[in-house]
Amino acid sequence: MEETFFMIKPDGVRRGLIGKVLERIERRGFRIERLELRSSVSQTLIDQHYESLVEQPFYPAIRDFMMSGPLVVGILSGESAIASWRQMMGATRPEEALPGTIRGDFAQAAPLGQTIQNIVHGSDSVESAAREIALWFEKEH
Ligand code: DAT
Ligand code: MG
Repeated sequence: MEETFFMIKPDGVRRGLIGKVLERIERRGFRIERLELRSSVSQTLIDQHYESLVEQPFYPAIRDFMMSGPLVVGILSGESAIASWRQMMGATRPEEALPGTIRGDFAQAAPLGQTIQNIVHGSDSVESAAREIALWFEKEH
């Protein structure tokens, strides 16, 4: 059994996709260990979450997007949960995400000049899962 951190980003909440995402999680047989709607998150938390991206020129747009509305965060557990949830999410860029994945079925290609909005997040390794779970659920905000 493995745990992973997941998120429904502000575009997913805004577009009314919480139920559809959670339905796929349940259908797939993951256990939902934690689940919270966060109505606002601090810039510090988002910067820590995306610490590997903060130096990128496109990062300010990502930060603004991530702070643009409520988001849902949670912890899933299951067999190979990290890789399995990443597969369910699909590729980062909506135009590359395969049909059948969450991003492939719901995410819309960003208009020119706008940041990628791809509905969901999932930890990409054992190390990042541990780090993100601690960051979102074990620290006081
Ligand atoms: P993923 O979300 O698939 O794990 P990532 O961790 O590389 O992808 O990037 C985090 C988010 O940042 C991603 O969901 C969308 C945004 N992003 C990544 N690369 C980008 C780029 N080159 N231009 C704009 N936004 C980008
Ligand atoms: Mg990532």
